[in-house]
Amino acid sequence: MTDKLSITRNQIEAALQAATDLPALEALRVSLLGKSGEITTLLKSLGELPPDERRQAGQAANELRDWATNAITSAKVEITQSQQASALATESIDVTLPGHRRKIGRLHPINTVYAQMEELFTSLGFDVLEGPHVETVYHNFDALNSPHNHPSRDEADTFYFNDNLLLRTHTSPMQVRAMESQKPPIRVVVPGMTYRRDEIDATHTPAFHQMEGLVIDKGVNFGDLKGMLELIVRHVFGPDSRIRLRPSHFPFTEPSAEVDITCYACGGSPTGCRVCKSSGWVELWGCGMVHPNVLKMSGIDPEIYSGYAFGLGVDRITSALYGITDPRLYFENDMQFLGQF
Ligand code: 2NM
Repeated sequence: MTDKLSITRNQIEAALQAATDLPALEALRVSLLGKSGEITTLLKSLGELPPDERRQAGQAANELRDWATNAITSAKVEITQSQQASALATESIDVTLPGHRRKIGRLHPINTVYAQMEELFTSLGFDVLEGPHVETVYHNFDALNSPHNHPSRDEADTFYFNDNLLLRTHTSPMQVRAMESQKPPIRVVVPGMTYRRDEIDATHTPAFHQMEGLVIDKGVNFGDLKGMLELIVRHVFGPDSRIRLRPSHFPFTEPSAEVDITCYACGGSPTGCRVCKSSGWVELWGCGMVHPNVLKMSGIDPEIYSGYAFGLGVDRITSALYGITDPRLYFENDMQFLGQF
């Protein structure tokens, strides 16, 4: 038995010399120490020896196993280290070569404008609320005092899922939800995508971006609304821009007005330009004092509270700021277009 062991040890030393790479060493380990490896088999066969031989042979066999295990492990470490050393000596990296520039994204211009406006509104104490894009007919129309015969309710103008659900045509329904769930004072803006069944052309897209604002408190009046609009315009278009209010009509506000700004192309010069059709003014938004019926339906007493609301078309504002002439570009995800901003 002792003879057999010493022979095996010599064999292992020879095999270790011959194994010059990691796969060969691993093969050697399996052939010796694997499930049916030589040493494993030897250890299993110890039980067959007479008891007086078993102790000595067992000790020798265990020593052989430990020695072989260590020898193979250190041979592996040695090979790995010498491979790394030779790689370091022969391979090199030219750190002066230009790298591969990763293409990183950037904010869509619409989102840049949203962020700019949200910064202003949050600094004024407004909450920014987002609502569901699929709305109930009640929140989108009825609660906003929009009569059953109003053209915006027509199936031809609006995306309905069924009699009760539709893609929101404005973000006002979320303001209704704010009035239903909050006690005045309320100051919220609701940014988001809104939908109308429009054919796509140079001035229409069936999805567009809105930012609606709502302020409700005791004693809120039209002068507060006008002051707020002037603040927004100066924040977005610069300190020299002015606004002009023209009487208008919306079902959910009374009185209502359209908001024009001094033309961003010619600065409102007396002769005007093509963008403002020589008037010096560009039409941008709608606004008004929230209709008492709207307040009442959402549980706010119009005898105690009043409020104003406004709706801004973010696509138009973005076009005005960046000189973008076709709103279809906002939806095409063309990197050449988006990469410019
Ligand atoms: C506009 C114009 C005028 C508006 C009204 C409301 C609410 F919920 F208070 F009734 N939200 N937004 C509103 C008013 C929107 O967009 C052109």
